[in-house]
Amino acid sequence: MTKHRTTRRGFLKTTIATGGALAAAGTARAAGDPAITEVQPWAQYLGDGVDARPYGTPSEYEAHVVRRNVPWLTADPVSSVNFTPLHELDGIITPNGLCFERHHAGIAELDPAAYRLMINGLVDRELVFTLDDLMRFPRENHVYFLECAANTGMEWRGAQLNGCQFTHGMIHNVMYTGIKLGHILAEAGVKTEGKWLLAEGADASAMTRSIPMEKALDDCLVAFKMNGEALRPEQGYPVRLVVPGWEGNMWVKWLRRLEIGDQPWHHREETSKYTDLLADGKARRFTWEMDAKSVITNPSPQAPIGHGPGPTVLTGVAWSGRGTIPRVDVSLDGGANWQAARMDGPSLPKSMHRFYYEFDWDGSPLLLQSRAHDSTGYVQPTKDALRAVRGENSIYHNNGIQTWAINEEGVAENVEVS
Ligand SMILES: Nc1nc2c(c(=O)[nH]1)N[C@H]1C(S)=C(S)[C@@H](COP(=O)(O)O)O[C@H]1N2
Ligand SMILES: [Mo]
Repeated sequence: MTKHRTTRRGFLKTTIATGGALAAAGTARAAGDPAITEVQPWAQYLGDGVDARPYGTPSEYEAHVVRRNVPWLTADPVSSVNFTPLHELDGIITPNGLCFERHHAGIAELDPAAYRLMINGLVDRELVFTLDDLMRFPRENHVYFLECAANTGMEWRGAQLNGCQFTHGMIHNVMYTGIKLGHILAEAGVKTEGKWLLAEGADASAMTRSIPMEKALDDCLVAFKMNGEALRPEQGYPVRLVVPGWEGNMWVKWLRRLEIGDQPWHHREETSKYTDLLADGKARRFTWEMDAKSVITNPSPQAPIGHGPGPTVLTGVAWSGRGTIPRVDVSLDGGANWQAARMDGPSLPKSMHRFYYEFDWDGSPLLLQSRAHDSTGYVQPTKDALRAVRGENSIYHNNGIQTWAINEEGVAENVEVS
């Protein structure tokens, strides 16, 4: 495992032009460019008609905008993960076809006509719902991020993967349409000793997680639409559990069963996995909430600065499982100096937020960092501060500040500063 480390020395004197809104001056080209004065090929024939593309797909020139996996992490693709190309996206919504996938037993292909959701355990009435039955409950729409707790997990011992798609791409941010879990639980009637809920998937892994009743009744959804259309098979078609702000593993896909109990079940995903082994050999358990985190998506290793000195747009995303992100700071010099980024777009709780920082790049090397503040006042820590508390055994919940080193050519590399 290579460990890239660099120091802040030498960056302290870098002159940093003021951020904030810059006019787009200095970016245009001279008049007379044949690409605009000549009639182009696409204007010389008729294009496809409205019958050619019943379900639209991206331009052929966007073929590089895809989910990717890391071969050495993927012993077998049916029990692995791929990553959202964050550096190709803007705004806050992840398009359905680009949402990262994590499955333990491949993509289950459920027939919606045969779909059933069962509720059993400590309830007054054990029930089974069809999809049509679920559609008769009142619906809600919410935008939430889903982050796998293992996101950035390969970076605990040092900078490793060269691209925000790989370091931070186990996240997507989607508008869900669904039913409050509370409505369904009320229909079954949870007994007073029913304090925990076990959610079980219908895929071959029959993945399960224990969820405290308080959370189940607070904001969990039984969702069937993402960004307006049916869930994709990859994301749990026809029904998945939405557990806002909490680790992705709890968002059971292909949801088939909800069992009510008086204590947690201590199944695999909450004992040997999704627990955080500390330096002293003890493990943190039930670390459900996702801490505030951010990453600069452009520039980044897969998206270098493609122009010389002058007006430069830096952008990225930030999120917190505890609320909104009122502020993100950006540093161009490895954390010596910080400036407030410009937040843009909707600011929704437990959703991704978009930030921008426009600056005049002087062509000298940069050490780019972003630092999120969430609505509880929590500030994203440095990787070293995080390691001081959690050690280096962990896989999960690495929300440390990411650094990209930019050289004179605008090429970006994953590094750590000390
Ligand atoms: N039934 C089932 N649900 C599941 C999983 C699974 O393998 N089977 N993987 C979990 C994990 S570990 C994560 S991080 C999220 C990933 O959701 P996504 O594939 O929509 O990105 O789903 C969770 N729900
Ligand atoms: Mo996960």
